[in-house]
Amino acid sequence: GADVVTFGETMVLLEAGTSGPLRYVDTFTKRFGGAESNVAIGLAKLGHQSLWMSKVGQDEFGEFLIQKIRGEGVNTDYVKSYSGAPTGLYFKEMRRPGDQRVAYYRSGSAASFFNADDLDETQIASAKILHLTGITALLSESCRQAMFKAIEVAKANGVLVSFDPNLRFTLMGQLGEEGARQVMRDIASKADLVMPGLDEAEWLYGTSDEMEIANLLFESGVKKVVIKNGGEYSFFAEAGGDSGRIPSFEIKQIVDAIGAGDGFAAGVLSGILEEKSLEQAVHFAAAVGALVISSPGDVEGLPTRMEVVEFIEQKEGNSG
Ligand code: KDG
Repeated sequence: GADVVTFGETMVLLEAGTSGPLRYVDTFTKRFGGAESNVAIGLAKLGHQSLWMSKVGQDEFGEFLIQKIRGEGVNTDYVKSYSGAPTGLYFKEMRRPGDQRVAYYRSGSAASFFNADDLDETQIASAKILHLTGITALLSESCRQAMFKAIEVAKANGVLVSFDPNLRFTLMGQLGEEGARQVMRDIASKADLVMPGLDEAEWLYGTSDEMEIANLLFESGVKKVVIKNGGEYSFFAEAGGDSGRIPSFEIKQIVDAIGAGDGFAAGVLSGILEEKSLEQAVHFAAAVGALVISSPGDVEGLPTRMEVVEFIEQKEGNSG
């Protein structure tokens, strides 16, 4: 089986070639991104076996996504191509320096038709980790059902369930904020590892006290909690074990911060696969996240293990 199995929507990204409102932009760079496949690519680059499931449209963009993601070393054998709906798109606009915005063209996309029958249960059952994000929970009822089914299969087979809420307020239309909060809390409570941003954790649990949030999750059976606070630090806590804060690496120039959380998640999962302590895993993950921020695109900055080691050495003057 794979080290990590994940599933979710990946879209073609059209990134504005010039800054300013999109209506004035004439050229776009074609890229791609999707939280779960970003994590899968991050893991593949770090030397792990990752498998990503999804539904893409039976169209050129669907072929493009499979080619790209497979080309990065991710197992795409279980991706389905669907003739009933197109592959989703998103645009990146650079309003002005530092003000990056995303516009989705994904409602009714092929991936939103993903359902529990599209899961390869054997692959989930034989993996070490199942990684999920909250984006999938907001796509459709069938995607939500697939998530709960996948968690059930993972739990029954001793597969560690990892969850990054990755809140997308623009996708909450179907459920509403309160409904979305309930679903996210429900999924988080069933996971073994939960990795929200501090702002996300606050939205979910009504407090910004990291230890309080961790304890709430521990009560429902979660074993590891990592809370990201952007450029400042990451908090980590293990049920009945260590907790603390790991400072973020300083970055001279933020080129494109989108995708950093996925790189970070890949780093944490990599550390767990290598049986590092959670503290060490988070330190490694912070370096991966920092490297993603330093280059354009959501996945292009995902580093190899060698690049992470070199980056940490350069920042800390030792092998970290
Ligand atoms: O985490 C980065 C992702 O958000 C991006 O790659 C696209 O999956 C995506 C989304 O739904 O925004």
